[in-house]
Amino acid sequence: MTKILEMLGLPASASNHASALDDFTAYVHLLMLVLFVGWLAYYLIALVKFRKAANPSANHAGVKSNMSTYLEGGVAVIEAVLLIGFAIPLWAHAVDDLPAATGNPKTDPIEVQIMGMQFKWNAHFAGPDNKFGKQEIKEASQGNPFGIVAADAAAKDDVVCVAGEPFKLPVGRAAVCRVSSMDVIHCFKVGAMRVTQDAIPGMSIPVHFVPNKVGKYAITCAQLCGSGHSVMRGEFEVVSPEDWEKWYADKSKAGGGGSFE
Ligand SMILES: [Cu+2]
Repeated sequence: MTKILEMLGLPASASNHASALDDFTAYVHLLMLVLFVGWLAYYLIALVKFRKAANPSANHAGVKSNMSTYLEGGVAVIEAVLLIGFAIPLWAHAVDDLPAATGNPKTDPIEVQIMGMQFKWNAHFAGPDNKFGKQEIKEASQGNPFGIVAADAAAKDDVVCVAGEPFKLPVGRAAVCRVSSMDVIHCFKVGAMRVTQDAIPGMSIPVHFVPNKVGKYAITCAQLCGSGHSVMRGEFEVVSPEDWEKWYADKSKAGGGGSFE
């Protein structure tokens, strides 16, 4: 099923939940195909059956049975049960179901703050100490979009990729991206990971995925945000856990959050 969708132009998929979403997309399209063929057949049958030559005088009595009313009522009840009983509770569970930390720094989900700005994406990791440095709104600027207080001890090792600098994530490990914006509303979209989340000033909204293929992936902005919207592209690379540990340590030592002084 997923293969057919890829042939039809869906982007390559590279996260654990991607195939479930793709299957859902495929089933919706199949259902639409069945409806399209069914209604087209009904239309053709009606054209032939009720043609003028076979029905020289109109029947003014119309339908006597109440069957179609009952059928429509039944469909409405089934749809309401599906929506209220299944779709809404399942979705509420899916969005709240953030991967939990177990205390193992090698396998715990990686928290990344993602900050959209006209017209770039920025990323902020806690660094090897697993503690985000102090952040204050008065410190925030184009160069320090996360408002990191450089003097704070916990900030010294923070890993920060600003001005569109690509960041890295380890393959097979959950990433929790907390998405925000420092100016207008943007939208953090990574097609290959099948995640899309609006970036709203003053809010930090989590979106999570488990990347399962090594490679480079584009971040795009899916919300018209100004004259540079079309060039608001970011990038991250999914690498092996060993390569990621090395990158994380090197990047942390190379300045980290302490470099905003
Ligand atoms: Cu944008």
